[in-house]
Amino acid sequence: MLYKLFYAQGSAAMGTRVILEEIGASYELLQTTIAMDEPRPPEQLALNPNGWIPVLLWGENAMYECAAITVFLCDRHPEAKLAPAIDDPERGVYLQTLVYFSNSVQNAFQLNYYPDRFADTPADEPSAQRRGNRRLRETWKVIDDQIGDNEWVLGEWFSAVDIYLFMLTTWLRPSRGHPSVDEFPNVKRIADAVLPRRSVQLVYEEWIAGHAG
Ligand SMILES: N[C@@H](CCC(=O)N[C@@H](CS)C(=O)NCC(=O)O)C(=O)O
Repeated sequence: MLYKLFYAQGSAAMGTRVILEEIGASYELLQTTIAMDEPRPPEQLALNPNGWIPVLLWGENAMYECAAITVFLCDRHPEAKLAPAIDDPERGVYLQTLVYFSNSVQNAFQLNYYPDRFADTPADEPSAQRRGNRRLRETWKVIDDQIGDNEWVLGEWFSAVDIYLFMLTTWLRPSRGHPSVDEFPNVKRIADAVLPRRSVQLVYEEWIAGHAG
């Protein structure tokens, strides 16, 4: 077994799993939870005291942070052609977009999904959630404009950034006040193009069934 992955449905670990599938790596899923009222396995907390996932293990090593894991896996398996090489002109936009996804778009989701981490008192939480929703609209618009007419985020080349984009769109819930993906036609075009991939069909089977029709 090459890799192990702390994993839960609906989490950022799903994007990592899609990348492992695309690479064709052998891996084992270590089931955990993202429910706020359930404990995390001590083995997970020992590797990531934040309690969140993904956490990737290989050999005697482990790491967390989804964007960092993405870079790590794609560099380790260049034959999968999921990332521009270190001297490729697209490398800059690749890294820029992964980090923007991680620290701006994901952060906006966190404001809405975990407002207690951003608000001083429970009474302040709805305000944090509303700001998170506005921030989602702002950050997705930046990405939509960046993509423009591109076929994929990096132009003509499908990459791990497109997988990351797809994962983030699955978290959009207009019922929570989030913008709909339909507000960002360039993002939607790429998410729709990622959906039929075998890796995505496998990992997102449950989510796809819930969104049928
Ligand atoms: N910055 C981290 C954030 C990961 C994150 O927020 N994971 C969520 C699931 S999508 C999680 O584990 N939530 C449970 C928790 O935060 O306790 C990353 O990109 O890996």
